Amino acid sequence: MKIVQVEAIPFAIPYAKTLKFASGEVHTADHVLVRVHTDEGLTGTAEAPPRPYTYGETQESIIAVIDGIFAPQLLGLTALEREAVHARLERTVGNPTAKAAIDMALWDILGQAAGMPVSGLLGGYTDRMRVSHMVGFAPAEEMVAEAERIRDTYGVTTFKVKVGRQPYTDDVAACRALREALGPDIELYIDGNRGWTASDSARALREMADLGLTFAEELCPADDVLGRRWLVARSPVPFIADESATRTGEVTRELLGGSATAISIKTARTGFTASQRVLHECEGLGVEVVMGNQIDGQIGTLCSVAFGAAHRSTARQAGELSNFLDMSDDLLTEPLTIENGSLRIREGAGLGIDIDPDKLARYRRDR
Ligand code: MUC
Ligand code: MG
Repeated sequence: MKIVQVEAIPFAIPYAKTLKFASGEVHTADHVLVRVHTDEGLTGTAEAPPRPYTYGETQESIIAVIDGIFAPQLLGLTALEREAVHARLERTVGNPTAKAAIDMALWDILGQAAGMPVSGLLGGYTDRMRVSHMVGFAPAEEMVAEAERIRDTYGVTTFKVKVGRQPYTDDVAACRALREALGPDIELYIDGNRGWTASDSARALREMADLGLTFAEELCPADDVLGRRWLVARSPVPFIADESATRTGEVTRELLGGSATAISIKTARTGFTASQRVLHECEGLGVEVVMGNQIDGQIGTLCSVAFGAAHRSTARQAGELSNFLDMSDDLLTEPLTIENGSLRIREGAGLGIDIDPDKLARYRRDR
């Protein structure tokens, strides 16, 4: 199972509907398809989504770091030597989605070699996850119409509402409109992507106290250290660290420093190996986790659900697995389907990522 080639292929698929949030917006899925090939002819596949407003990576930087640094470091190692692979990747700081895609492609190879699904190798807790849909910025009535469409079409009953706009009262009004339209049984939580100050956040939480929110995520920046601790100490619901807790050391710092009381796990940035480390750390500390969305395409979503369904603590809460629905197309031969509010893992060997060659030819940007 020697690694003989690591490919980084840029592709671009337009979004049918732009996703807007406090730190940025996404019009095109300009991701990187990562393929790791072995001497036995196995190919592991994953995707890296550039999120410059979150990690500083771009499509070009992901390709440059994989082609220029990671691929030469990994050639000759085997897919079973994941610790050695990570030791080499960690010589370069940052670049989380590039590293995560390589890690997940290696797990895909292991699953294929063993003839077993990766989700089973990771933990095999269940075969599906309930889906949480992320509702981006729009006028309140459009946000309500989107949530109703997703509920009625796919049976989704959990929504993460993007907040962090100015004035904060616009977001409070949108959350209130969602609760009134969707009724008391729908689960709602909010994500500010650092858009508010601690004082805006506190006022917003107070004004939404009757809306039955489940969580609040990154309402103000973790770098506003004392303001954020002050806010988290007063938050009526668990406060999720997402972009402020992207690896185990940051998770420790945010939790022990009182800047968060729950953690978002994103396979797009911690792959499977480091996501398990974060998960086990959270379990050990008694902290809730949510499977987050890196605005993943179908490949990334398949990775998220493989991990989320594999573990009891991640399967407990609905996972953010539906934003690929906003894309105009994708690369999988067999598209993902959300039914009765749930997404199932693929049962075959590995991750079950089968790329349609015609679609890849249409959307790749390097030829
Ligand atoms: C999220 O949970 O924040 C938006 C920016 C990013 O890095 O991820 C998305 C969703
Ligand atoms: Mg977030």
